[in-house]
Parts: sequence; C-alpha cells; structure tokens
Amino acid sequence: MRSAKLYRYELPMDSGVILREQRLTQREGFVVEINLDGEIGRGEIAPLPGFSIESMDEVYSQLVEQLDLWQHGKAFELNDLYPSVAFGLSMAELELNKQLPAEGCFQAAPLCSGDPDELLPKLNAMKGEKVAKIKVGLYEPIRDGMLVSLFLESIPDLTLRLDANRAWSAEKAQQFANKVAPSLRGRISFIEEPCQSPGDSFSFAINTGIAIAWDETLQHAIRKDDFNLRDLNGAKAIVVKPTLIGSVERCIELIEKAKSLGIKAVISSSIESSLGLTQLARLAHWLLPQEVPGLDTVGLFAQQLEAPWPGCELPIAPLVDQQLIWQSQ
Ligand code: OSB
Ligand code: MG
Repeated sequence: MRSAKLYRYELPMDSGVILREQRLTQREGFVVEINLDGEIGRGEIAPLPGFSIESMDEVYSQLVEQLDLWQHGKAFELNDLYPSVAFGLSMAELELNKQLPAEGCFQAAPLCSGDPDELLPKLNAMKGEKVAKIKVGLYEPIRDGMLVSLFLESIPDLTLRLDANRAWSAEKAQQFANKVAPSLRGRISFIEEPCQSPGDSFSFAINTGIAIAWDETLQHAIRKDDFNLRDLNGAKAIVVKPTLIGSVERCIELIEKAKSLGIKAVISSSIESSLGLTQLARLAHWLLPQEVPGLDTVGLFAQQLEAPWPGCELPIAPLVDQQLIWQSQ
C-alpha cells in the first residue's frame, strides 16, 4: 500500500539573516512523506529565494502531480523536475528504501559573517581539523584581508574557507590578497567566487596562488543542457548545494565526476530546516566522509523542524503541527 502526505512549513529565522541584500525573516518550504506498507521516507523541498529559479507555487504543482503518480505505483520523473523538487523527492525515496545511512557528518565548518569574537570559542571547541568559513566581501577588501591574516597568524592549525559571493572587482580582490602574506595563503583552503566574473576569479587564483571554488558559477552552468564539469576549470573545489542542483542521483554523478577530475566537492546547505539539513549531513557522510561539509546554518533559524541537529538547543516544531496541504486518497 502506497500513500503520501505533503506538508507546508513556515519557520521563523534568527533576526538579521540577509540573503542577496534581502532580509529573510522566515523560511518556507514543503516536506513530503511517502509511506510504503508502513515504512516512511521524508524529503524537504525548500526553494531558496534569490537562488532557486522555481517559486513555491511551481514547486507545489510538481509535487502534487508527482506524489499522485507515485501513489498509483509509478516512479518519480526526476529528470523533468525543478532542482529542489528532484532533490526532495529523491531523498524521500532514498530514505524509504533504507539507502541513506543513519550516520552523519555533523561537524560543520563554523560560519562567521563578520565578528571574529564569535568565531574564536567555536574554533577552540573543535576536535580534529580546525576549519572555519568566513564571509568576505561585505566590508572593505583591505579589512577582510587583515582579518583573515589575523586569524591565520593567531591560530596556527587553522584552515579557512572564504566566500566572497562575487563581491569584488579584479582590483578589489587583489587588494584583499595584498593583505595576506604569501606564506599564509596555503591555509586558505579556498575562496568561493572572489570576483563578479568567473574569468577574473580564475586570474585571481593564478596571480595570487589562493585557491578558488565555484558556487554560483556551478549553479549557472549546471542549468545548461551541454553542462560539462570539465569546462569549469581552474578551481580546486566545487560547492554542491543539492537543493539547487537536483536529485541525489544527479549530485552523486557530479561528485563522482569531480573526484575523477581531482576537484574537491563540498556538500553545502541552501538553508534547509533541520529536517533537510540532517539528511544532508547523512548524505555528506555517505558520499564524502573525509570532507567537512558546509552545513553550519541551523543557527540562522529561530526554530528547528522535527529532527534535532546535534548540539542545537533551538526549540523543535513537530512536523504534524505544520499545515498538511495534500494527501493521497
Ligand atoms: O553564500 O554560499 C553561500 C547558503 C545559502 C545560500 C548561499 C550560501 C550559503 C552558505 C551555506 O554559505 C553554508 C556553507 O556553504 O558553508
Ligand atoms: Mg557560496
């Protein structure tokens, strides 16, 4: 017997979450729950405003259509769906089939968006490899460069991931690099998208010896029919945000391709609720057990959803308290 439920959730965010210059006061999304003879699998579908191309309404139509198909014994049409929908449905199927191992990578790289005093205690509490992620490009590049140097000089076993979200011109990126001594640059594991244009980011990597990672560039490229990871050369790493990429199968293909090209893949969050985020942590442990994922985003919320993120003390809103907006007959 197959049955399915579709919930819509709204969760309040911590004050001050800014995404592409817009304040995100609450996060909305869907959770599907598919049931086969009493076994269940869940998946979260939460298009991210400003990043996903699909709207909540478009997602809703696809979900209802696919869940109806599934309930009548057919398979999801994963290749024809929006990335967020393909991701959530494939995740629910994976969980239902017991293919997603329970163990997760919950040791995320702590995220710092400006105040260094907040990062220090988190770093001191980390066991094993110390790696943190700092958002740069929000202030003057010279200030960013000085801050990064200060961290690297004062914590000798620290490695940093930086993310500029395409904030800099070639000149500003160079101003940043000028403040980081060449002897420290190797401990910048990578900087995501330093420049407005991918070509300038590529030149920045060559000129400064600071490794770069593709995030936005990957998301744009992957929407094209002739996408080939090999064409995105010059980066040490790619940031894989499954909600923006597509089905779990598609993510696995991409990660395998990256491995074969010697590119590091980092599974990262698109600000899913704790339900989706814990599944991403499990996916990360399964596919990339050696890699610290970019999943330190539960703290952007004011509430968790159904599944607790280890160590997070935010209150948990149960799934059954969310709006049940559709269920199979
Ligand atoms: O800027 O990479 C980003 C989350 C949602 C949208 C954009 C971004 C992010 C993150 C996720 O930074 C956390 C991470 O990658 O460590
Ligand atoms: Mg990024």
